[in-house]
Amino acid sequence: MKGWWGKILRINLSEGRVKAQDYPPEAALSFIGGRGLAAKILWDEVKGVDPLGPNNKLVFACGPFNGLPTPSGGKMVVAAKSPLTGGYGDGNLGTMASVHLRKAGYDALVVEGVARRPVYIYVEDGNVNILSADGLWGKTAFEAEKSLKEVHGRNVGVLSIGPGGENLVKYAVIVSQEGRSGGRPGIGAVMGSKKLKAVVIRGSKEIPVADKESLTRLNQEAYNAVLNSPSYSFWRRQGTMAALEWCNENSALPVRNFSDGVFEFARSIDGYAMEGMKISQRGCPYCNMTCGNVVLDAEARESELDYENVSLLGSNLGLGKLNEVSVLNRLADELGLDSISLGGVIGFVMEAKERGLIKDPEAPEFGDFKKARELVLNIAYRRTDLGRQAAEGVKRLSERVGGKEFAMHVKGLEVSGYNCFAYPAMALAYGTSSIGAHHKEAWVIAWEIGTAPMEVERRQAVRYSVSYNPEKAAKVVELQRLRGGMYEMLTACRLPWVEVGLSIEYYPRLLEAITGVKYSWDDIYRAADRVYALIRAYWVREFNGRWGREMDYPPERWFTGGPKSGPFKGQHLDRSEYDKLLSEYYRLRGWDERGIPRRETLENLNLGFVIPDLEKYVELN
Ligand code: PTT
Ligand code: SF4
Repeated sequence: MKGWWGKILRINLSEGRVKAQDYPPEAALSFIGGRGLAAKILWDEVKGVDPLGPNNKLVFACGPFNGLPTPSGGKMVVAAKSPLTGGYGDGNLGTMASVHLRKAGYDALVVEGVARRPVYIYVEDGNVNILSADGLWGKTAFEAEKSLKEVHGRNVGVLSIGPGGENLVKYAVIVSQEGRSGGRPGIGAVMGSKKLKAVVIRGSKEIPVADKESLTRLNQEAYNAVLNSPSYSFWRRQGTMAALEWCNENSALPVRNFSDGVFEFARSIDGYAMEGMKISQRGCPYCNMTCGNVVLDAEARESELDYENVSLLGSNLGLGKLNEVSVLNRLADELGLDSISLGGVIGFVMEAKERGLIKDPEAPEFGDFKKARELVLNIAYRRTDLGRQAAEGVKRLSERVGGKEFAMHVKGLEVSGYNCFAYPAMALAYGTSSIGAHHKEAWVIAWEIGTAPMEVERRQAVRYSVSYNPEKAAKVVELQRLRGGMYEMLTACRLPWVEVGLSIEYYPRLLEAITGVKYSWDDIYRAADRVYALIRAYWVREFNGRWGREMDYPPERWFTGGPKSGPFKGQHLDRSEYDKLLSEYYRLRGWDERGIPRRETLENLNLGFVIPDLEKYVELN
């Protein structure tokens, strides 16, 4: 095979066993890589286990784009059964570890078992060592990476966890390069449960490519197209931070635990405010449109800002000073906590305090930076009663203290930065995302509104009005196929296409140059549909068949009340109209009215192998 190594590195920490395993070419062809490969491994090998127990597996999965100079192709999928949701969990981060894993000769690394004492893994091409992490345990993710680079040199890729992962915070992430971070549904906690502090990889092999000349030419063309895009210079100025002003204009900003969509201090935390504080720019490997905007925070430390982080840790907490928001953001990275879930949890605590459901004097009120900062530390170290409860996530916290009607999550994963009182398509995207309420699979809100953050001059002109046109369901499926499917399987950053308009046609052409396999758009969509159906089957199985369409509902808050201000004041989603959209979504996917893939759909997607297992839990239609 060209483009794929066809090899998975397996490391069992309980037994100290290391094995390089071949996987069949059909798996590479059908699942391509990244999320596809991870979902297949979890379906086959991780069944009915405790997510924080020794039988969960931690998967680091690359795709054919990784390790090669492809447009923004320095990404990697990290996946496991999620301790936050109990279902399939993954995330995607930009890291040199992706480049080095592939150059070491592997498409994926699977970590099994639990070490007796804290360890880290060092992979150097074919050599693998499991080494003591005694001196690293307890350090922040940044400190750990720095120490490991002092030992192994700078030419390595490092993935590490902070105290959040060590202390099994249910939304702990894996961190790399002081500002790349992934695995929202607690993949960092799975790493912590294995007593694995870090993975360090150095690879030096040449990845076999089908047509090197075409790859070089296409890559050069794509890089140039990015540089010549009319949106390029504004993107480089603001990156994802441009979304803050745009969301505020459209009443889609999460404000005070999503109770409002417009923030009175938006100007002081938006992309322009960030530009005034910016000191440098960082990014992922092989990217020529780097978007990691670094500022100095209120404690004179560097903090890399993104829209999601600033909206959830800023407006959602009623905090209007960007240098203070930047402190919370930097702490999330150092401690290895997902910034979105962290902001969701603290926002919930603030509202619960306002409503008298939480009386703990330690609990912050909206706008209280000092107490919010303290709570972040208490969560990461699980050191007070409130800290311990908040470390469990919004769903469990609301089940304990009350307030389910304002608990902002889907399937247990906290909602990211789009407030959907007026946006049924985006609500559907959250409802049906394969990991819970994350926007990464169908950021359909830009299409729904009719403008995007990068289109500064068009933004004011478009007037959006709420509708439930069935084409919204079709658009969600289309975007999921591309964003949650193709990009996650390749794996590559989708932002060149989304933000600066790189033609999507480059991707199948690059894939063919790398692998020699010609994927038509139909083939890519089929592979994406296969992965979605497999992930859905995984959820149904792990929930022992206790599954119904209510699992695909957005938070209750969006069906009642409405934002307190802005153009959509008082408006909210209509439950029966949402239900119709959901049915249309299921119809397009070939899933039944419970949201379970039909037998025929599974067979058509060559997923017949899941049927016998699934039938132990549910009757298939
Ligand atoms: C992603 C999610 C996002 S999505 C953001 S900001 W975004 C938050 N970033 C966090 C962070 O930072 N630190 C932290 N402690 N927690 C964080 N939680 C949140 O995690 C990220 C970029 C961004 S910035 C986005 S949109 C795109 N996401 C991609 C994706 O999902 N797939 C893909 N093929 N390409 C993507 N490109 C963009 O990557 P999760 P990163 Mg992230 C610091 O991980 O779990 O997928 O959640 O990976 O390397 O930091 O790049 O406005
Ligand atoms: Fe990373 Fe941003 Fe480049 Fe995407 S655009 S690869 S997130 S630096």
